[in-house]
Amino acid sequence: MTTLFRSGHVALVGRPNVGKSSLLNAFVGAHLGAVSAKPHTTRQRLLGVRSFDDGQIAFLDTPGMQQRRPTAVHKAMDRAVEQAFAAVDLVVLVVEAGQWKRGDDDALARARQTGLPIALAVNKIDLVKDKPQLLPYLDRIGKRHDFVAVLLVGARKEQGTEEACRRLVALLPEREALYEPDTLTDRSERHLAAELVREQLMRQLGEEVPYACAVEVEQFVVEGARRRIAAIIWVERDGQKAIVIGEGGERIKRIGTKAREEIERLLEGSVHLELWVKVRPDWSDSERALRRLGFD
Ligand SMILES: Nc1nc2c(ncn2[C@@H]2O[C@H](COP(=O)(O)OP(=O)(O)O)[C@@H](O)[C@H]2O)c(=O)[nH]1
Ligand SMILES: [Mg+2]
Repeated sequence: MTTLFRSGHVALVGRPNVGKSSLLNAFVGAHLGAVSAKPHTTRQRLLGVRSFDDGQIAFLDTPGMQQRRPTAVHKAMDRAVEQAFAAVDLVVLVVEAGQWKRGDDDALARARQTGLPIALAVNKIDLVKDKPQLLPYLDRIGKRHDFVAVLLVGARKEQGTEEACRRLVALLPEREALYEPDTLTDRSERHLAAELVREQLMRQLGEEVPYACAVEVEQFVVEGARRRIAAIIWVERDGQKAIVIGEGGERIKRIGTKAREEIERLLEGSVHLELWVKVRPDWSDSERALRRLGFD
């Protein structure tokens, strides 16, 4: 007798900042995707795989679709979303508990266009002080679509994420595993490291500059349990370079320290991280530059 195994790709969609990348990280139990309080932190497609004895889910995190400027980087982000959906079995629409904004309507409309079953993840439940208030809310949003499941989660503290995972597995088709059981992601350590540097740029810089930054890992050398990483932070103008470096190099130092700690935790080994800030006016609007930055 063969045991029943279920597997598939699950796309996390939703308006910016609802916690899609945080959820992916919580579901797979590793800090794979960049998370920040700023919208459009996620720029590239990311797969996070969670394996159980009886099933496997490959979670897909995608950048948001609505872009202000249709430059090459934004077109690349949109392409990544379209391609990523080709293999998806189930869509999880992520919303913030107690809220429903126009961006949620847009995200639901796009999810519907796929024709796939849609589950709803109500995230950030930790921010709801008066839990009974959630009931009328859940009642209301449940009427917007015939969701195949409604999952209450708090990604930041991994509340309900384990149960949510189990329920999602049950919704997948009977199928053999799609990835080796120890697979965590389809991205290289190099790429993940670049993203953790970019995460710190998003977190530690102001409102404008992080969007003018890209991170390119120039050197990634494994020496036993230690990794030597050298990365370039590309900015578009000299003024931005000065901001990233900070007075007396204070800011770049803090960015580097925090990023190194996060990379060490993820890759489970010590890391030597060297960061360089360089100006390249066209990085976000040059297809060639983007390929070097790892865009599909
Ligand atoms: N309080 C709280 N904040 C969360 C939770 N999940 C995510 N966040 C925060 O929401 C912000 C956006 O998260 P992120 O994962 O980058 O959202 P994304 O743009 O949808 O990928 C970040 O500041 C997260 O720390 C949660 O469960 N509770
Ligand atoms: Mg994100």
